[in-house]
Amino acid sequence: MASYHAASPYRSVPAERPSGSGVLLSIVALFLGIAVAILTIVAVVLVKTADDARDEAKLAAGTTNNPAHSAESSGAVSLPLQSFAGAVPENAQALAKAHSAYEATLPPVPAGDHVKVQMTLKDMVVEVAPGVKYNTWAFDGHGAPGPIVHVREGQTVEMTLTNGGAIPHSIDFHAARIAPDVAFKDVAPGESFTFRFVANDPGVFMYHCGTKPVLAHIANGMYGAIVVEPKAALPPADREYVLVASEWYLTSDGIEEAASLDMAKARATQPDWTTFNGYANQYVTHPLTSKPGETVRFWVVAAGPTLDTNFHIVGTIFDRAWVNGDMTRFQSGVQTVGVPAGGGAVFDVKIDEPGLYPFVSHAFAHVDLGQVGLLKVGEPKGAPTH
Ligand SMILES: [Cu+2]
Repeated sequence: MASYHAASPYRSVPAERPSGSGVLLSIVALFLGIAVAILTIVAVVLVKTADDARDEAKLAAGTTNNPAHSAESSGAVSLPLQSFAGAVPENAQALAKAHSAYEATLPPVPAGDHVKVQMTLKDMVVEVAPGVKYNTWAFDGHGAPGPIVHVREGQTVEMTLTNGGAIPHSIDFHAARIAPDVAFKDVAPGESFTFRFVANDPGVFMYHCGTKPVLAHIANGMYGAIVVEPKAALPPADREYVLVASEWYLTSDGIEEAASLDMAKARATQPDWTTFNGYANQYVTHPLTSKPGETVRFWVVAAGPTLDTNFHIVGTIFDRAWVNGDMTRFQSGVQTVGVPAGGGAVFDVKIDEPGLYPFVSHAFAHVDLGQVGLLKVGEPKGAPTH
């Protein structure tokens, strides 16, 4: 029969009387223990300091308005990034009403063979949504987009860019066939530069600052549209509107203080707002208008910097869509047309029935972030559906 010794895990060891060498060993062990404890504390402090430094670097990458700085720490950004999507002050509705919407109506073509375009770049704070302030680099002091340029095929465009900002900028016209290293060169602060091109290709084109990093310059609002009217007249339109789609990447909600560009979010394509003509939902509050039976033409550019826009008008179908801005042919009866970042397209709709017809990017995340407006046909009674 086997017997078991009941062994307690907490069994106490009988006390031993220490000998002389035992005392010495105990003292050495005590000092070793203290040394290990001190080293451990030092190590913990060092790791904490390194972590803090890394956090600061991330913060700097996120909040700096200096793209060169944030570019240095490009590898140090971890996802997810903080979103300020939809963050507006309580009085947003009143602010949206008070906001004066970007004039989307296509201006007339200037007379003559030679069209002078003058833009003075300015660093300025604009609103990109109700009560949401942002530090832009703005073409011609209008905020984003820059002014609509409208010329006729064959006219010479003489572009003068004056740099009233703090860093070099440039202007790149997609409508031009010209050596970019000459015409689209950087213009130093305080200086002006003029170049000319003949607008031989009809369509709607993007223009933008092409100074490096281009992502930062476009994201900060340096873009706009140039419409080159074809020589051979298009089918008549009763009203013509220009829409420039773009997105914004914010370092803060921009409510107390103006936000700046978050390069990490721009690289990750995580926008806080997406807009038509630079301000979220502005044509929901201030609809574009037409009368029943009129043909309305939309000249649409997707400025990005990165996102396309999937142009669609709820409640109708495009009668004509000059896809990708190819003015030599149009498609009929199409519902949604992708306009790529850096591209353009032209759309005709004839709507007979009075109502509120939302125009959207049918990538609905972007409707949620503000890329939606209304075409008010006649004097409708209802409320918008989208
Ligand atoms: Cu620029």
